Amino acid sequence: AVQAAPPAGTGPIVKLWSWNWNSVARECTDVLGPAGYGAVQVSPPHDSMSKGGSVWWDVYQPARYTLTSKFGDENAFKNMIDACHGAGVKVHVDAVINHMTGQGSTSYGGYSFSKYDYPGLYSSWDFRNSPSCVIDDEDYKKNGWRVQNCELVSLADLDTGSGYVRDQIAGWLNRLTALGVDGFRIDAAKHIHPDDLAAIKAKLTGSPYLHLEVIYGEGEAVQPSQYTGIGDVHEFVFGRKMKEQFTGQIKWLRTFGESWGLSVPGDRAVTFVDNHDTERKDASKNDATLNYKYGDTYKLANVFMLAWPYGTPRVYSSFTWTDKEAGPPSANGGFVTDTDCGNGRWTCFHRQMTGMVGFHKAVAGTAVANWYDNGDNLIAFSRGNKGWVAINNQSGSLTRTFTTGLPAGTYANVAGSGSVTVGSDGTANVTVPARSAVAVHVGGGPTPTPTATPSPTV
Ligand code: AAO
Repeated sequence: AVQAAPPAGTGPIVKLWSWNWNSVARECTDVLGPAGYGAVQVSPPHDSMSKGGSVWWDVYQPARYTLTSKFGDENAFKNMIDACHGAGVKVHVDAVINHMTGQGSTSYGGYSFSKYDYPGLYSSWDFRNSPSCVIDDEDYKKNGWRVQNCELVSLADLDTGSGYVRDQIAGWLNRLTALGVDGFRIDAAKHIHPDDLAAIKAKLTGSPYLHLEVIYGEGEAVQPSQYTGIGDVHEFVFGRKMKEQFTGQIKWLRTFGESWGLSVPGDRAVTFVDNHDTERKDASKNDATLNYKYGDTYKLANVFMLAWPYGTPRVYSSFTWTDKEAGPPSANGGFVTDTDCGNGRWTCFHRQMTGMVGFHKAVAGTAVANWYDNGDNLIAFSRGNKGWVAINNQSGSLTRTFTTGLPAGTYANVAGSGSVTVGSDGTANVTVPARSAVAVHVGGGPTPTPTATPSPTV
C-alpha cells in the first residue's frame, strides 16, 4: 500500500547531519520541539567501516547492524529518541541497506570483516555479481539493470532479491522501530529494484515513514516515478531550480511547481535546498546546489521552500567545511564531539529557520494568492488569509504597499525582526531590506487587533 504523506500542518523535517546523538537530544528539547519541526533526520546509526574520523563518508559503509557508531552508543541513541519524542519531534534514521563496505580485511574491537564477509550477518553468496561489476556513469542512462545489480562506487552490493538478505535488512530496521524510530531515509534507493524494496517494506513492523533517495537524472533508465508507490521520494530537481532562480531572477517563481519539470508530484516529494552530497558539488556542475556558503541567498531559498506549497520540506544543517572529504569535529579516535553552535564548526542553520517553521505550519492547506513581483528579484505572496511573505533577493531595500490578504492587525516578522501592521483593507506598507525576507502569519504574534467591533449575530 502507498503510505499516506505526512498530514497537512505537520512540521518540516530537519536533517541534523553528522550530529551526535547527545546533541540531537538536546536540540530536540531546546529548539526543534519548541519551533515545531515535525521530525529530525539523523545520520546512519549502524557500525561503520571505521571510526577514524578523518572523512564524513565512512558512515555510508555498514560493517554490522549494531548501534555502535561514531555518533554514540545504543544508550545515547535511545535517550535521543526519548528526548525528541518528549519534545513532540519524530526521529528518522538514514538507512544504508543497499550495500555493505568497500573495504578489504578490517578488524577492530574484536570484530573482523571483509568486503564480502560479515561474520554472523552476510557471506559472499548474499552479494550480487561480486566482484567485477561496478556502475559507471554511462550506466545511469543506458542500463537500469546495471544500476540495480552492480556496485555503487565499489560498495559490496547486497542481493536484495534474496529472502535471507531481506530478512536481515528488515530485522535491522525493525529493531530501530522497536527503539522508537519513526521513519527511514533510504540511502541509494535507486540501486534497489522497486520490487525488492517493496518486499522489504512488507516485512517492516509498524508503519514507518519512508523517504527514498532516488536522484532524478534526465533520460535515465531508473526514474523517481518507479518508487512513488513505495514511499515519498527526494525531489532533487527542487534544489537545482532553487540555485538557478536565486542566482538569477526570482520573479519567475510565480509559476513554480510540477510544470517546471519536477520529478515527483508535490504530495509525494521531500524537497530540500541542499543535502550533504549536493552542497559539496562543484558550483559549475548542473547538480550543484546552493549551500550555507551562499549566506543570505541560501537563507532566502529556504524561506521560499518553507513558504511555497510543494512537498514536505527538509531543512539541512550540519558542519562547516573547506575540504570536501573532511569529517565532522571529532575526538577520541573519531567519535563526533558535541555540537557547539558558537564555535564556527557547525552551521546550525536550522535555528535561523525556526520562525519559518511556524509559518509553514500556520499556512498548511492554503493556496498562493496576491502574487507581486517587481519584474526582477523581489517577490511577495500570501497563503490564503493565513500568511504573507516578501522575499527580496536584490542588493537594495524596497518599500511599498502590499496586499497581504491578512486580517487587520500587527504581526511579528518571523523571517527577521520587526513587525507588519495590516490595515482593514488587507494592505500593509512594508520595507523589505536588501537580501532579506519579511514573513508574517496569523497566530505569529503580536496578536492581531480587530479594527471593528463585531456586530452581534442576529
Ligand atoms: C567512498 C569513496 C569511493 C570508494 C567507496 C568504497 O569516495 O571512492 O569507491 O568509498 O570504498 C558516500 C560518498 C562516496 C563514498 C560512499 C561510501 O559520496 O564517495 O564512497 O559514501 O563511503 C549516486 C547514487 C546515490 C549516492 C550518490 C553519491 O545514486 O545514491 O551516487 N548517494 C548516497 C549518499 C552518499 C553515499 C552513498 C549513497 C553510498 O547520499 O553520501 O556515498 O552509501 C548521477 C545519478 C545519481 C548518482 C550520481 C553519482 O547524477 O543520477 O544517481 O548518484 O550520478 O554522481 C548530473 C551529473 C550526474 C548526476 C545527475 C543527476 O548530470 O553529471 O552525475 O546530474 O544528479
